[in-house]
Amino acid sequence: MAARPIVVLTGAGISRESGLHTFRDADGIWASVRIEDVATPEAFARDPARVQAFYDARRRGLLDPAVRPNAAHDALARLEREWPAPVLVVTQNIDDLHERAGSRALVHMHGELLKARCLACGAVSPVRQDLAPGPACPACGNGPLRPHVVWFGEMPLGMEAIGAAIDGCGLFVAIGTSGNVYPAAGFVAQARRRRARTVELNLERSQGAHLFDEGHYGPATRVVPDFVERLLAGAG
Ligand code: BJW
Repeated sequence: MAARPIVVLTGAGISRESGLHTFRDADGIWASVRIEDVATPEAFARDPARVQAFYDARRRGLLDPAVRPNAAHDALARLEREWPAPVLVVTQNIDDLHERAGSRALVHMHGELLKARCLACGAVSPVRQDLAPGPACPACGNGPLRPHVVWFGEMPLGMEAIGAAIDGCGLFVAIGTSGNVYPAAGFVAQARRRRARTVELNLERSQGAHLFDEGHYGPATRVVPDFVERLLAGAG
C-alpha cells in the first residue's frame, strides 16, 4: 500500500534531553512561576517588564551553546527526508531545535522565541537579544516589541494548515506532550475521526494516553529514533 502522510505533534518533552525545561513536570517551568504572571496577554499588559524578563532568560538559555538538537529531533528530520510521503512536524515548542536538526516542513503553533512581534505594526522579525530594554521594530522603526509566542487566550498559529494536514494523514504521532493544552490536545481525536493510526511517544503515559492506538514509553532520545527506524524499515 502507498505510504500515507504523517503528522508529528511535539511538546516540551522532546527538548528535555537538550537541556530545556518542560512545563508540568515536577521540575518544570510552572513549578517556579505562575502562568497568570507570565503567559497571558493580561500579564503582559499589567507587568511587561516581568514577562519580558521571563522570555529574555529563556532566550539566553536557548542560545547557550550547550543546548543542541538531540537524537529525537535528528530522527524526525531523517523521517521527513526519507519517508516517501509528506511529513509535517507541528511543534508546541518555541525553541528552534527542529530547524537546527534539519526539519523543514514545520509549524510553530505556539510561536518562536527567536522572533519578536511589533505592537504597533505587527511585523515579525528575528531577535537574539533581550527585549528589555527593547530594540525598536526593524520594520516601522518605533514600535515596541513583544515575544512572538502564543499565550493563553490567544489563537495558536497555522491552525488552517494543521487542520488540513491532520485531515489528510494516515499516521498521527504525539511526542513529549502532556496533552493538557488545547487545541493541540484535541488533534488526536481529529486524527482518529479521519481513521489515522495514532501513536504516543512519551516518557510516561500522558493523561490522554487512552486516546491513542498505541504508546511507546521512555526518553525521547531512545523511543523516537527506535520508532522512526521501525517505520522506515516498513515494520512501524
Ligand atoms: C518527556 C521527557 C523526555 C519529559 N522524553 N518525554 C477549558 C477547556 C479546554 C480548553 C480551554 C479551557 N480553558 C481555556 C482553554 C484554552 C487554553 C487551554 O488549553 N487551557 C488549558 C490549560 C485548559 N488554550 C489556549 O488558550 C490556547 N488558545 C486557544 O485555545 O485559542 C482559542 C482557539 C479556539 C479554537 C481553535 C483554536 C484556538 C493557547 C495556548 C497557549 C499555550 N502557551 C504555552 C506558553 C507559551 C509558549 C512558551 O512560553 O513556551 O505553551 S503554555 C505551555 O504549555 C507552552 C507549551 O507549548 C504548552 C504545552 O506543554 P507541553 O509541551 O505539553 O509540555 P508539558 O510540560 O505539559 O508536558 C511535557 C511532557 O513531556 C510530559 O508528558 C512529560 O512526561 C514528557 N517528558 N521528559 C519524552 N525526556
